[in-house]
Amino acid sequence: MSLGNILIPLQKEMVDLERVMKDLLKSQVPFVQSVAEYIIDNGGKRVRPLLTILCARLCGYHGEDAYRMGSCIEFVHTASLLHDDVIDNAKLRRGKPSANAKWGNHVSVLVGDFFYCRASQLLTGQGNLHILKVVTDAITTLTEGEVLEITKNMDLNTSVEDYLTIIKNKTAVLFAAACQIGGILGNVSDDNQRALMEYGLNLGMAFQLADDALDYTSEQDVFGKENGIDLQEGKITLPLIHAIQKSTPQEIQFIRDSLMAEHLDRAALLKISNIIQKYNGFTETYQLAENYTHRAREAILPFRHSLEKDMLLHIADFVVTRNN
Ligand code: GRG
Repeated sequence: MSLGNILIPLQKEMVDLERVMKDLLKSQVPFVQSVAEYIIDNGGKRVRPLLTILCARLCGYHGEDAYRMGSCIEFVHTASLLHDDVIDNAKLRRGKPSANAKWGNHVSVLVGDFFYCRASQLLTGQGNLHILKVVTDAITTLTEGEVLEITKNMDLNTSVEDYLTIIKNKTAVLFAAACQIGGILGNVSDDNQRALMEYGLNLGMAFQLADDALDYTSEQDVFGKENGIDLQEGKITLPLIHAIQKSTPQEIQFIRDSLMAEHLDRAALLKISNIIQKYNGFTETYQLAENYTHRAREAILPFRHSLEKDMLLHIADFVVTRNN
């Protein structure tokens, strides 16, 4: 099922979320506001804020703060994308020119800071110290994950364990926070908060694993960025790690030379994709993603049946079947 189909019962909430975010991006400096709106209006699946809203409702909370805290998480995510696109010198984001490509690195970093500051204002305005702690802990981990990833750049000895730590830090922990704060808003027990956190963490792992497979296999028009970007940026992700573990010395040499090359041409990318395919790198990546999805689903089984629970279970399936 597509995310759009899963979220049909949540159409009104999605419109409300867009309205709340737009409102929160008002700035006294018109240029800041127009850059921020360019980024937000360019789409994005809004998976993280929707998780906050769904988890809050699962826990009986239907108030406005679910939208504000969901927006806070989406703003942290957007800040990290803006900074990441500068670090990676990315040209495209969500199928459109990235902010750094359009306005340069200074604007991209500073508008990223603006998103981050708005997120902080939302947290202090909300006033719940527990939510503040969950989100700021997640941002710290996210930043550490990004730095850890840089230290492993181009390292063909990157282990599966290293890789899993990186994706947990840079992606899964923010998913976990998005879900847990829904539980905090609903005032549920520590056990139930932990269950939501587990759901988000495992979902985030599956999400990033699928992302790393899609980086090689997706259609650019659908995924919103070019194929093989991870390899071009020297990122050693799980499909490649699996292939490296089984490759011949000649194949490893080819992968190493391609990583060192100033420009990765289409033929080299295709050859590396074929090597990954030959050693089941994509299949194994998806199998691991399915394992995490299974754990995510298990984590929320104790919650009573509801529309929100069904949607969360469907989202767990979506993250591994998605093509964007
Ligand atoms: C300033 C808060 C802050 C952090 C700085 C740069 C950095 C530290 C972290 C970057 C971490 C990063 C880019 C992780 C990738 C996460 C990821 C899977 C992004 C794609 O998410 P989607 O598919 O994107 O949900 P859309 O476009 O749908 O929103």
